[in-house]
Amino acid sequence: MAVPVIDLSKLQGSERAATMAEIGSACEEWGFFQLVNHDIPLDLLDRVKKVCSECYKMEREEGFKDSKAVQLLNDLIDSGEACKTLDDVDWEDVFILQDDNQWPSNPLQFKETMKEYRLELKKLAEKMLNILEDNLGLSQGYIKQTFSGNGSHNPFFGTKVSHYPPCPRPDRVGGLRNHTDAGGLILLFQDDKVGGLQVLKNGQWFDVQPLANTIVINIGDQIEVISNGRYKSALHRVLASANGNRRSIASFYNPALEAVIEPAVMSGGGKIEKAGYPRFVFGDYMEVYAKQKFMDKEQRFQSVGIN
Ligand SMILES: O=C(O)CCC(=O)C(=O)O
Ligand SMILES: [Fe+2]
Repeated sequence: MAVPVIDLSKLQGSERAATMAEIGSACEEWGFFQLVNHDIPLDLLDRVKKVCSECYKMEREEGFKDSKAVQLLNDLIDSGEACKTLDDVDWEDVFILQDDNQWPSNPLQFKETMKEYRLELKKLAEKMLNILEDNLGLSQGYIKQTFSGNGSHNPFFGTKVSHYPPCPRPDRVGGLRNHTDAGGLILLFQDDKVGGLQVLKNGQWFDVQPLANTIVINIGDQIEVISNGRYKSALHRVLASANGNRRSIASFYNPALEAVIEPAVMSGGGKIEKAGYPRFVFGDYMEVYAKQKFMDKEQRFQSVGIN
């Protein structure tokens, strides 16, 4: 068993229905799938890899040596405690891009390349959301409309550029602790050589295998709520590794902070039999998430209800 790999080009043509069904079951059974033939130009993906790696080398690598993760791991090794592990820090370097952030100045092509990439990924996110809506029996555009607070705001679209530098003791610290993602839909362009991303399914961890030029899609907590639990945001984590500097670029299509999120009434379904989730303002959820990202999502849902 492996995380499903779906050929998006098959949506055009005779295999459309089968491909829609594959996406539907991937959302229901895994909360994760990989996309090939997604129409993002391969030369753009190559340029993205290049500028992100160069940016890390030029602007961030040096700083990572002074990071909290490095200090805590050194302290742990120095303490001589044989079996202790670090469970409150991640072996990860991160920065976030939005429409209006301050851009890294190196390399020169970083800004234009990542702007172009973000435009393409946002289009892909909206296309995937339309597919999810179709499968869920929601009207086209329902999720974007909900995420934009019924048109008064813009959905939030962020891009997180991460590196997981080689770690001298991957037995003592992880790359990124177990969590589900807070937002809507996540589109991840992961390293094609250095692995480490794993997803939990039925109590077992599965590798999200590195495959060149694929985009990994996963369901966030808000789609779980809107689908009333039919699609689940899956727990995932990144293992640290002794060799290689893993690069990953995750783009998040999320609600605006003002948007109200609640289980949707599916077409044909009439009234929801029993809503398994509360109704809440997304910004309130994010406040809880900031403190409880690495804890059970059920607790987060319980603390935010406005009903
Ligand atoms: O780096 C990865 O592959 C996954 C990152 C992730 O799960 C996250 O940023 O939420
Ligand atoms: Fe995540």
